[in-house]
Amino acid sequence: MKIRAAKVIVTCPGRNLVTLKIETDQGVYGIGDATLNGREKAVVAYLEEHLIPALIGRDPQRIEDTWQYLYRGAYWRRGPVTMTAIAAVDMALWDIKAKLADMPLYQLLGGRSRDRVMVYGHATGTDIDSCLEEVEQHVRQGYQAVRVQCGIPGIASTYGVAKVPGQRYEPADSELPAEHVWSTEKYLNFVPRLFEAVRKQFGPDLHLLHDVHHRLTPIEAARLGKLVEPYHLFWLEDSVPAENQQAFQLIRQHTTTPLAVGEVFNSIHDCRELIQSQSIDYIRASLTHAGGITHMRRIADFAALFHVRTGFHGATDLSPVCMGAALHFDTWVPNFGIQEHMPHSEETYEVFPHAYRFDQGYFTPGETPGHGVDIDEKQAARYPYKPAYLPVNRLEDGTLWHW
Ligand code: CS2
Ligand code: MG
Repeated sequence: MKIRAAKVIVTCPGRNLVTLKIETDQGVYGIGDATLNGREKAVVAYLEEHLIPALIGRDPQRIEDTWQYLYRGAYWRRGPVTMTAIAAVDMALWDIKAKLADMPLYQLLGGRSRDRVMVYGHATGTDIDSCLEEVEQHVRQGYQAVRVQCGIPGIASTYGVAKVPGQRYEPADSELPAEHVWSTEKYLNFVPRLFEAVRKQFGPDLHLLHDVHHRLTPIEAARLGKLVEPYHLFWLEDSVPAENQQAFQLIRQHTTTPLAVGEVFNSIHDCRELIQSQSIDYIRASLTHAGGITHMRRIADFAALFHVRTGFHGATDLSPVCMGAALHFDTWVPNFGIQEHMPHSEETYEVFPHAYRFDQGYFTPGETPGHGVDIDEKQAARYPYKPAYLPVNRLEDGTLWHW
């Protein structure tokens, strides 16, 4: 069997999504997610100009060899563009192999470690009351876990909160980077009050999560971790930019609030020290940005040695293809923690028919051979690409900060 053809499909049913489709000479095909928010076209070019020509004629069944061929063969290893492109190829090849084996992907990975996959939903609001309403809506839908993000008094716009209440939150929504203003002090004075209100109304059992979105220094993160300890969060996410992995040890020294990090990671090298030093509790790297299923298995297996569990990134800038493959991985992986779930638009679901199903706070991946997600190219063609940038952040004195 040989790879006969491969192509990149770019569509924008509400937001830009990039998909790689690999076709074999026996008519079986596989698809992989290649979406890198705000830098989509860089991955498209990497695939079309560099990887696809090197894939034609290869044996699609040799997934590991192809992974090494693209990683070591790049010479210029790692990084978001390279690893997202490799991930798309990897996801598509695992899809093909599972289809050829006529089994759902989780079976190929080693079978079920659980019957269903717990996910967390996003409750957001411009103030505490509207946040509590959204938490209530999630609880009514059966969610066991809810991430809570709220507008901060005195700050015009903040991460995770839609500009217009009730509107879908999409950070990459402007033709040039929007400039937001950030104040750490206003944020740190407010967040403990938010979680006090949520715990008071919903009691001790609901899992609560919060995304700091990389905006604090280690000692500020330590302070926040302590301040929210009474509300026993499931996790505090991306409290500090993680290029300096050692910085997390300082946070660890001061708080027992569980720490999650990794959605911007692209390889095991970005988190080896964090995991080995027991500085985190959940690894958030995603299949799409961390080299696909082949590499994510290595990260998960390594993490298991240090009691670190998976908490896959699952925002809407990861396509339903990633969600489908992730749910199979979540069904198999022994050290599973939780899966992020941010619903895509109805148009997106028309473009990507899928077998995964939501029920009372949990997902099942479906029993369809492969990863269970397909692409309708006619539907995809209805939504052409639209340039869109993620915002940047400035402190109140104008200093460029972390978004
Ligand atoms: C976020 C993401 O879901 C999350 O945890 O951190 O929404 C993130 O902002 C986007 O993926 C950036 O493209
Ligand atoms: Mg995040």
